[in-house]
Amino acid sequence: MTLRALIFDVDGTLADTENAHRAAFNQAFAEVGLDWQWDEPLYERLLDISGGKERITHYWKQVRGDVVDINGSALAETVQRIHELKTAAYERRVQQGGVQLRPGVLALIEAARAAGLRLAIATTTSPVNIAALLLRAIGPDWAQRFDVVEDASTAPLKKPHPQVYLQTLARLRLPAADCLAIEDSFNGLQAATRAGLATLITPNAFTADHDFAGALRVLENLDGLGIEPLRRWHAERPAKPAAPMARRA
Ligand code: XBP
Ligand code: MG
Repeated sequence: MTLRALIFDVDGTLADTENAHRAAFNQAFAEVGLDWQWDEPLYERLLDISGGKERITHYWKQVRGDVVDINGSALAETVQRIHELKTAAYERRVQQGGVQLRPGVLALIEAARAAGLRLAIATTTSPVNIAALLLRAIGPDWAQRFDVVEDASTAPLKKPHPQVYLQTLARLRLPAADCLAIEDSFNGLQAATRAGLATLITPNAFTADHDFAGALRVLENLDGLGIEPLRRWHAERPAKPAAPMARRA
């Protein structure tokens, strides 16, 4: 079992994007005339729901059950509209420099390519968001760095469901044993582990208290991380990654 590919999550892993997402959600709520405002403590809890449309729907149904429809439009139609406005607002924020890659991410991507590893992205975010982030961070040829990109548009079942990772592995035509996943959250660890992947975790402010039992390693960030330690950790990992424990701490 040789390490042949790295599979990156996006939000919280490639970049600390979630406060920009949170601001974009709040902007979209205002644009449709809703008094909904997601502060950081609330958003941290809402991040347990992967997927922007699923998160809005959860909030509407679970937390604001008093709101039966908005401007006469049905729930799904309104959620779609809000999410379109949110995605446009997020894209503008990223284009204006509101989000940078986390330490060590770009260097690891380049080192992995130079070492002949294949790279993939497995995320529950929307493709527009990936393109906005990586166009600014890497340039117009960003997509050439990645053999496979699976996202909300190709994998509708969101993390912790393993679908996005299973589809990534199938398109890479590699067994999970020859790959490593890099994630930031409990849901991401669950999804990758259920797909059979050993997973490196780099937490962020929103996920610092999550339960990462079953992770291959938990690192503060990827700064200074070369391919050799990854190869070593990959070689040392248990035959089958332990299933993660119960929910976040
Ligand atoms: C994180 C998510 C996404 C983002 C918001 O994705 O769950 O929903 O929070 O983006 P990942 P969208 O960590 O898997 O990259 O509004 O486009 O869903
Ligand atoms: Mg993430």
